[in-house]
Amino acid sequence: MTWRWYGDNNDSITLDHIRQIPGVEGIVWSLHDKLAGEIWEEERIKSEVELIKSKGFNADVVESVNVHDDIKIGLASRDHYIDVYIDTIRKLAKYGVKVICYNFMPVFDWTRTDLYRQLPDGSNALFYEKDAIVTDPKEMAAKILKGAGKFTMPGWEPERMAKLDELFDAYKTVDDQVLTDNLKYFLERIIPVCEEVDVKMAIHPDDPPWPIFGLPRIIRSKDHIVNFLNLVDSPYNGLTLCTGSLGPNLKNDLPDMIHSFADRIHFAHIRNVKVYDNGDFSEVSHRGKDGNVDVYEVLKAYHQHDFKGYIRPDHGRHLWGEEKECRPGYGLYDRALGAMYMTGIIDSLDKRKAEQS
Ligand code: CS2
Ligand code: MN
Repeated sequence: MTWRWYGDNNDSITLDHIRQIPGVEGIVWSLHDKLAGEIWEEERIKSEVELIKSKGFNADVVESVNVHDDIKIGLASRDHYIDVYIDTIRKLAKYGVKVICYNFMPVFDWTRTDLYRQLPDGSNALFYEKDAIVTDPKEMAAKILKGAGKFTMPGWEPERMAKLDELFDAYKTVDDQVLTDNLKYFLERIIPVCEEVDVKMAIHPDDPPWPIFGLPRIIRSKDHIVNFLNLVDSPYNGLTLCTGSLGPNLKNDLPDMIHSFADRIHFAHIRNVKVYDNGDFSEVSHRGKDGNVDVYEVLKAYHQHDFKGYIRPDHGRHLWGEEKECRPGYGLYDRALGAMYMTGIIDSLDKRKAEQS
């Protein structure tokens, strides 16, 4: 079990808090001030890893090393940015990193229409309302940045959002096929390095799992994932299976995906969503019964495959007033409840297995 942490002075939660959550062994980290394409200095990596380890955690997983848009668009400058990416992979390997999570979504990372939608129990959570997806991405970006307040949000960097017109222009000729070709080009260069230094790449699916603002989205269903894994057929070319990103499309059979791709999943994100009849969805507690993701079945599927990868509670609700202090989706309380709920299920599965053998 791991926990995503945004770093000293950049998170409302401290490593000392996290240590008190039963079962959490690793910190999922990143250099969050780095824009895609920037060099990661070895000194910074070293001190972050040392800090995390000094509190008794492993620092095996980085989420994310973001991919520069020029790579996704396929511009001539991509080779430079791929060289920088490779340099980061090599440096991370030197400090023991085992898994790198990244995504290949054009322009934006995850998209929601409301960062603090009030739920019936008085808590609040990230919400996606189909009809509230404004057609103007700039309006969307302004809304997200306003909601995030003092916190930076990966994928919504103000520097990039300031250039949205240019970015959208550059993506005009990029359809699903071109984006897929550009992903293959990227993978063909980085995966041999990953094999050499033993770092597994784990792509994060698109969130939500359908196209928005006319931009292509290529990691959002079982077929897409099959296609992706075949682009470079190596165990180092793997997945972050995020139940909350794939879950809003009820056709995505999550346990089936786990059975099908078990040996290529290196990182499991567990998040629950409640999908409404009109297609809107809300993020909810990790408890299976609260939403459409059957978290018990998901964990059972991993358990059946004797999953050895990393797992973390993904987005939680904001509880007990913490939304005033925390990054959207990344408060302390609900993720801690989620981690504990999952640990409970995993412990039961372990016990049952031991009793049966
Ligand atoms: C994460 C993603 O917060 C989240 O929903 O699961 O933002 C994830 O970190 C990125 O897409 C991976 O690059
Ligand atoms: Mn996720």
